[in-house]
Amino acid sequence: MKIGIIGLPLVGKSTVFQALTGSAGKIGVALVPDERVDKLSSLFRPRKTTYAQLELVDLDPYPLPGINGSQPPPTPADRRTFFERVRDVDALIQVVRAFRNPAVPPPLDEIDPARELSLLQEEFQLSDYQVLQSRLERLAKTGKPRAAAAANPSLATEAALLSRCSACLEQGRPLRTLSLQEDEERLLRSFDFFTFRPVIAVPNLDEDEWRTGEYPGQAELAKKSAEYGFPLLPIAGLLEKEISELPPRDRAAFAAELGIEETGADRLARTTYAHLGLISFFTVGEDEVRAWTIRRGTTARAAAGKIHSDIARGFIRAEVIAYPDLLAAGTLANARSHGRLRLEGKDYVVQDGDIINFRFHV
Ligand SMILES: Nc1nc2c(ncn2[C@@H]2O[C@H](COP(=O)(O)OP(=O)(O)OP(=O)(O)O)[C@@H](O)[C@H]2O)c(=O)[nH]1
Ligand SMILES: [Mg+2]
Repeated sequence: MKIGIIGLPLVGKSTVFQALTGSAGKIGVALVPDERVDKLSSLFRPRKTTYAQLELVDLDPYPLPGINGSQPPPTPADRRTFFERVRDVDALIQVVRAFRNPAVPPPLDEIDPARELSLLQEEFQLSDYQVLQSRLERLAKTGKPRAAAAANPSLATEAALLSRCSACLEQGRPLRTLSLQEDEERLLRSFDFFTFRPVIAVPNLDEDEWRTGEYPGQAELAKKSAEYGFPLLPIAGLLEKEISELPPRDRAAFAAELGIEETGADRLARTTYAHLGLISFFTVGEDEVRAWTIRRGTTARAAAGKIHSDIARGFIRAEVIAYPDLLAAGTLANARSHGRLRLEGKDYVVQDGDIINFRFHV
């Protein structure tokens, strides 16, 4: 799962990135905390324990024309580059400015997180709208439906869906807010629309705002995010970045003092899992206990492909046990002798917390 951090210039994207990943580069990870992994690790005592991770990318700012008159207006190439980078990620975090800091002018003339959010989202909507219109025109002319690998709809199905999409965007709503049948969803996925990507809105707060829980433009931002269907995840970017730079043993006490009960990274993991419909399955053994992220509804063979394409290709069976069953049995051997280990085929839908051993031939 690759998540891009976007936003207008100087809203604190890199600060939030560093707070979430603890690293200062452009690419990093946020671990997904999971006490089941801790428990499995104490059960199997493996050489290595690996939590699931979200990959984060700090993308360049959206090239807004002449910020505060200090920057040259963006060229079409700047804008193209920005859009191409966004295409490369599965989901987005949009950071919006809420912190007050006279030394750093806000990207718009005042602190207005809701307007920042819609400014960028409207760009995505416009781009999707143009793709839709040209597709609808071609459809009307040639009468050929889209024959994408995973989606082979009838002409009427596609035209009807695209018209619904069109109406959705005309109302200023992202395509993700449409409620779709499974086949419709597959078809829309094949277009790779911007507004079909999940977005988490992150107002970047200063220390006082974090303490009081209040910041300028808060009500408008809540309204706008709800309209778009984006969860809202306020983060005290600079504070959390500073905490991440402390020696590990000092972090918890310092965070508690500032009223940060759960780190931004942990809250991000929870929000991302819930909003994107993600679950974890586990592989266990003496070598490694490891958590893997999949979308809810993923089949056993596709889950095997997360580990290695060879395992998916040579898939024979999955040996599966639910997490509570393994805990109750105490050991895999015990679970096996009590018949709690199931043999599942390639189409089995993996459940959250399944512990899986894939059998495959190479
Ligand atoms: N007071 C305060 N200052 C912040 C906060 N977050 C960021 N800043 C400051 O704002 C400035 C810009 O922060 P960056 O994280 O570099 O912002 P950015 O969005 O990555 O900037 P660009 O990549 O240049 O668009 C820096 O001087 C930060 O120290 C915050 O939460 N509180
Ligand atoms: Mg930056």
